[in-house]
Amino acid sequence: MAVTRTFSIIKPDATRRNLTGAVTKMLEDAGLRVVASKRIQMSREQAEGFYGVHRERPFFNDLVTFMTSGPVVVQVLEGEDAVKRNRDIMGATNPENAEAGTIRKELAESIEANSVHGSDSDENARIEIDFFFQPEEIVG
Ligand code: RTP
Ligand code: MG
Repeated sequence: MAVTRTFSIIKPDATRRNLTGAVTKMLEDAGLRVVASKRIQMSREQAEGFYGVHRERPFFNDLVTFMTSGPVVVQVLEGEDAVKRNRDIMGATNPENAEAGTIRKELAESIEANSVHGSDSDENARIEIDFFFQPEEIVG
């Protein structure tokens, strides 16, 4: 299995509860390495751009409001089969449906305030990494 990269966000519900380290520990324990990380306050424009694919979904406005409600930590993660590995440790979108031991089951508050984002394909990982990071900010 090839070493690849994925993009992760520690969402405002997690930063508010001081869980940046707890989330990162679970990612690292799952075999992922943080090769870039920064804490930012997303602007409304940034959040709307990032979640552009969800523009027509009923939860879009609430999602943008939530994602701009406090700081987030954007990260590039590296590891074997990073996209799938990260999706596995994140758990299902709705924490009620997530498996025990996943980040969302253990830490998330709700289907919206679900503590983490992770890219869903290698192609989207590249797009999302480029959205937030300059190449020199990533140190593998
Ligand atoms: P993500 O993109 O954040 O990694 O999560 P995901 O693939 O599991 O979920 P997705 O369907 O892409 O939805 C993106 C984010 O929107 C919020 N959401 N709210 N209120 C709702 O019904 C609802 N559904 C989704 C969540 O924050 C979800 O992670
Ligand atoms: Mg998604």
